[in-house]
Amino acid sequence: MYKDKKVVFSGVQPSGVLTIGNYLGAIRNFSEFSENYHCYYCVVDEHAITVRQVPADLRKRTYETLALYIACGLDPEKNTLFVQSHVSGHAELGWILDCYTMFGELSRMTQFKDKSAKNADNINAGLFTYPSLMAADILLYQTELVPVGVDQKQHLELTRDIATRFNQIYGDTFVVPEPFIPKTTAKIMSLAEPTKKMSKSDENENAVVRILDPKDAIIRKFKRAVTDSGCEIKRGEGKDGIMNLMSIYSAFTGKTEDEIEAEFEGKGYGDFKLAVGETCADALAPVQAEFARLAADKAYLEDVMAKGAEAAARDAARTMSKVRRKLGFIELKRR
Ligand code: AQP
Repeated sequence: MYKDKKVVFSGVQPSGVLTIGNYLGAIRNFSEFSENYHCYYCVVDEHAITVRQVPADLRKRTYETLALYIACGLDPEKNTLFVQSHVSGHAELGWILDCYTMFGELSRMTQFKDKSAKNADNINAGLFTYPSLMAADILLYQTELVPVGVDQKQHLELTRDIATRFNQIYGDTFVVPEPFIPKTTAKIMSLAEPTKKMSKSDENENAVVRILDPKDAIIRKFKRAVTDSGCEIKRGEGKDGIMNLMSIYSAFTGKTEDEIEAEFEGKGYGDFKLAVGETCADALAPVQAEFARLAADKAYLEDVMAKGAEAAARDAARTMSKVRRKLGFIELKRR
């Protein structure tokens, strides 16, 4: 789409206050693409309603997620920051791609299986077709690269299959995107159940560290983190809790796992947990300060939203026009 620059797209659902999983697995990495790519970073509110949301909370978190994007270093002048429901092409292409996505493919998605188990009273069709809307988000902008955590890898593979299928039927229409998954922080685990992913919608507050948690809460949560009955800060079988804390510490300090093991040799879990908590809280402090400033300026956030939506809609319209033509839909001639 942009002859001079390749395209990056990613999104975060405003389905809860973002966690350090969202931060380390996704958002923190977004700004590294800003100089060399044309970047679209979207607050995917249409995805959030696949699980029941309280409208006032959804609204608040949509502003909050946009403010966090900026607080995490995304300059609205260098990135297209916008809200999914402000660009109608997402839902429109989502429907079209539903018709090119197989029931069997969607049935194999592990996120659908997990989320339908968690929301047994609301297994709606949107939860099932979520991946084709996600494919639409990405393909709408002719995206080359999608920075995501590893939990989204399966959806990305399906996006590639849908794009390839569409291109085979209609000729080149979509760029087939590649995932960009960080090597060490691709999956931050729950502090309460370290074999499970840390998720912003987890009801157990002790399981998640949120980007906006105050320092004392962060330290308290790390102190309570579930670990094994051993006492050595070392990688090993059955040490999922300690290894999760090591990868969080590593992500915030840049130290390797060998360096961390050496640093804490002879020390206990209590010392280590305190160090992880303090390091994490100190690293998040500047993001929190910037967030507080931005969140107080709703007019500025609305301005960013409006400009982002306008730019995204203009770019999305080019892909939609191509898709409509290929499908045999009649392009409306306005009189
Ligand atoms: N624990 C995690 N570790 C690393 N990356 C993660 N991501 C999410 N959790 C972790 C990445 O964050 C980005 C935004 O995620 P999302 O909002 O689109 O939805 P999700 O993957 O379903 O995230 P959550 O936190 O688990 O949300 P809920 O609880 O609402 O389902 C994605 O790039 C994701 O990979």
